This record gives sequence, C-alpha cells and structure tokens, in this order.
Amino acid sequence: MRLTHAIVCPPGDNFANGLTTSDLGPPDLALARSQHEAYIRALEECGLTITRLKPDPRFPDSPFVEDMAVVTARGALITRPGVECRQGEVAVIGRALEEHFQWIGAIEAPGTLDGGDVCEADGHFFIGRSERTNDEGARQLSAWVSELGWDASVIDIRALSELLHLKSGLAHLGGRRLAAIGVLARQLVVQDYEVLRVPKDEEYAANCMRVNDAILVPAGFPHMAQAVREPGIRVIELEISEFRKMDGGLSCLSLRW
Ligand code: CIR
Repeated sequence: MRLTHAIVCPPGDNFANGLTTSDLGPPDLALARSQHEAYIRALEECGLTITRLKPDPRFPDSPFVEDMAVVTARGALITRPGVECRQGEVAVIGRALEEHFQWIGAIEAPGTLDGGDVCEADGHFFIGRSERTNDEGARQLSAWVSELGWDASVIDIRALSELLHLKSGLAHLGGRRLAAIGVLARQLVVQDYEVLRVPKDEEYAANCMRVNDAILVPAGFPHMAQAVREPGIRVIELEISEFRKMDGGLSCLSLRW
C-alpha cells in the first residue's frame, strides 16, 4: 500500500525538557529544527502530504507523534501513552486524524500503549509489551487489529533495557522483510519473514522506515545503509542526532498512512 500522508510536530522551545535516559547531553534546538525540516523534506520527496502540528509548550516530547496513535490503511486508533506527562498529547493528534478518518478507536484505561511499541508488517502487528505498553493496552490493540481483519502477536521487551519501545529494535522493511537487533531476532516468532540482523554496533539504526520506494535510515550507520539496499529502493540517510539525545528515533517523528 502506498503511503500518502504524514503528521509531524516540530520541536518547541522547551524540547530539551522532554524525557530522556540518554547520556548524550542536551539537544541543540536549532540543529534539531533543521534536522526535523530535512526529515519533512524527505517524506515529501517520498510522496507524502504533511500535516504539521504546532508545538505545544505543555508537551516538550510532542515531536514524537508516533507514540500517540496507530494509523493504518483501514483505520486509526488513539493510544493512551504509558507516561502520564505525555497523555495530553493525544488530543491534538486525535483532531488531526479526524480530518482523515471517519471512525477512530481509542485505548481505554487501565490500558496503556505507546505507538512506538507497534510494528505493522504486512498484515501482522508485532506489539511490544514494555514499560510503556501494559498487558491491557496490548490486549485492546490486538482486539482492534483483529476487528480490522489482521492479526497480532506480543513480544515482551521489558528485560531488554536497551529498548524504550519495540520499534527501537525492530522495523518493517517492506513485503516480508524485517530488520531486528540480535536479541529480538532470536525472540521473534516469525513465520515467513526474512529478518535482517542489525549489527551490534549499529543497533540504533534498527529504527529505520520504509516509505513507499525508499528506506529512511539514520545517518552514521554505514553497514545498515548498505544492508537495507534492494533493487528499485532508494536509501535516504537522515541526521537525527538531536532526537536521539531525547531517546527518539526516525519512526517516532511521524505518523504515516
Ligand atoms: C519519551 O521518552 O517518550 C520521548 N522522550 C521519546 C519517545 C520516542 N518515541 C518512540 O520511540 N516511538
């Protein structure tokens, strides 16, 4: 299915006040903004029409829009993020999605779910059970996915402290191809998928994104940029160092459908 739309939210003035566990230092706001602009340009080059939200000073983590919804060709679902300080971010995302989707589902309390824990791969949804996504959130998403005619499986990543979200270590490269860090690749119960193992020293690049005829990869990971290549697919490398400082990756910065 070709993607046609994306929602993004540029970093606001207080971006550096967001949540992070990284020890990479505070983000440079001007650089973050120019990296975000380049990210938007890349999505536009891939044929996507962009909805650009206004940063809300109450939510410094709002550039990481992916956590707020699960958006598919058959419908959209608003999440209930696993950290309370981000739960208010869903309102603006819900309003933006209402312009495109007639019926929008929602994760209800006591369920929690971050969109970063959801990897859609050719009709199957891998759901990460993480510190952000609880059993009830995973259960509600599985039910929603099955109503739409797809299926889902849950992968517990709580023991993998290097992963904030499932998609920090797993990506769908298109068709039956996945990229996964080694520890996840071993844990994945995958039938009929070809799994590209992400080299140990490039694990951050496991969060790459297939967008139509391109694969977007974070800059600075040459083995991955090479490994994801395939005929007819353009590889676009994007610098996102300032978002990494806030525990974010490429996919977190947009909702795409
Ligand atoms: C957070 O901790 O929620 C943000 N600082 C980073 C969220 C990254 N989102 C993602 O990986 N999907």
